[in-house]
Amino acid sequence: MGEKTYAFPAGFLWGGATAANQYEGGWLDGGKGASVPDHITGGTVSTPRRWTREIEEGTYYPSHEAVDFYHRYKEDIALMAEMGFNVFRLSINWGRIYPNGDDKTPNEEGLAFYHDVFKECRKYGIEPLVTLSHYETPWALTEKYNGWASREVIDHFVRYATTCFQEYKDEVKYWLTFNEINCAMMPFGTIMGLGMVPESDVMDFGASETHEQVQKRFQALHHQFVASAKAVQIGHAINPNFMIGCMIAGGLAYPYTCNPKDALAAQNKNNMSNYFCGDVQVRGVYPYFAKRFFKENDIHLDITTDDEIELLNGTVDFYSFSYYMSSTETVDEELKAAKGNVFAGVPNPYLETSEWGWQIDPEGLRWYLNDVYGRYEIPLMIVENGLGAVDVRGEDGKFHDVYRIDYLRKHIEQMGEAIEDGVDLLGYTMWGCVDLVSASTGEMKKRYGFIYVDKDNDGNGDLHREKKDSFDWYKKVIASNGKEL
Ligand code: BGP
Repeated sequence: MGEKTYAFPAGFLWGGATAANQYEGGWLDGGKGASVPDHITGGTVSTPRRWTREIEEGTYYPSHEAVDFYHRYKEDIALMAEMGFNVFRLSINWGRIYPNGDDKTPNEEGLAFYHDVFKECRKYGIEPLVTLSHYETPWALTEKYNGWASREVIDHFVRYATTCFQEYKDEVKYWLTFNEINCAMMPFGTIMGLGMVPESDVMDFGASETHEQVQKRFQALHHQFVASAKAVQIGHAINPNFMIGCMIAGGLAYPYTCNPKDALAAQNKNNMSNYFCGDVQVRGVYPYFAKRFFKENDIHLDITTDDEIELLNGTVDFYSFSYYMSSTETVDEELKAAKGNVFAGVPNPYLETSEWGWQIDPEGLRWYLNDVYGRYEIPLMIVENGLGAVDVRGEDGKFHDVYRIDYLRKHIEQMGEAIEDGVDLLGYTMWGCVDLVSASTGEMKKRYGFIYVDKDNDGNGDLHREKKDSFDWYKKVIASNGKEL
């Protein structure tokens, strides 16, 4: 129990976050078409996930069943309501609405499914927070257009977004266009984020690419920016009360030493990972440093005058992000060569890591909140944060996930500090509130939830739900509006 108490604003949004491809299952139910993750196999830390053009019989694809929210949404939403959620982040699976991505008319059964889900949320006073695209580009768009590499996909997305806005305009107020859009800055964002065929068939986080592929990747990202900006404008025209946000994978890099060269390396990393996409979506223009980056990497984008106008007119209402860890940057080649984890850089001696090597840094969250708010001065929302861990049943048969409570408490305390600092923070949705499939490894054993789901890495288990200790803890946090941590 922390000694200090924090004053969260009245109406603060407390809840949890999920994504259709990791949560729903029912990959071909109700007229849904396959999405990109439906072609990505399971994996572990040591055996990376692979994408396959043809679904290989006998191969395990975690998204196909996931944890079956598609059939169990009532049970899950009731549990969320019991915890006191007033917000629930989920994504609409694009392929449920437009099975091939470029269909002329939407799939009624898919539309009806989300009406049912939103109705269930509203029954308990839970505000849905909807991501339109959380890695769920329809597979047919990958096959036909090489995903976002093609400008044509902008129109298909805009049609899909318009359908969702019109259909759910009285049920949903908070929207996000693209999940972690800045993942497209890295090679691993090629297949998951951009629905583009990568140069390797494995999900390789440190992959090297040809210059042509890098060029294509940044052009594809530009197409997503334009699609997002168009969607924002259409959404506001349909319902002026909509709050539409961007979603950035929040990265915070520290200089490994006080060598000014390390400090510059860290600044560059922060600029590229947070503010490249952030500036386009919040300010409506590419940042000043993009020019040098494009020049040095010989990247030439097709950006039309119309695109520029769309970007300027389609800026977001709030900045949302995920935050799991911080990293370090150094120019010391020897240290860099010895680094263990591709995400975290050289290990930070002041921080502990999760079982997956992610460096746990609650203070970094306060730093990040202040930094982003200082730059944009628009409301912020933390739409992912949490601890992926192996949960083992205790002797009494229950899950005593004290390590998760500890992680969350420390991060929520730093949110309280940032609010005292003056940051305008709208809400917090803990990632993977119900155990679900890991995006990076495809595993089930990397669990985040307040609610345990009976399923293992190979897909065995009866999928029943159980409360962990963190369930009652979070319930208390919400009931006290963050006072009782
Ligand atoms: C983010 C994604 C989520 C989620 C989370 C945790 O990058 O938006 O989809 O999965 O990270 O990552 P992982 O599942 O790899 O532990």
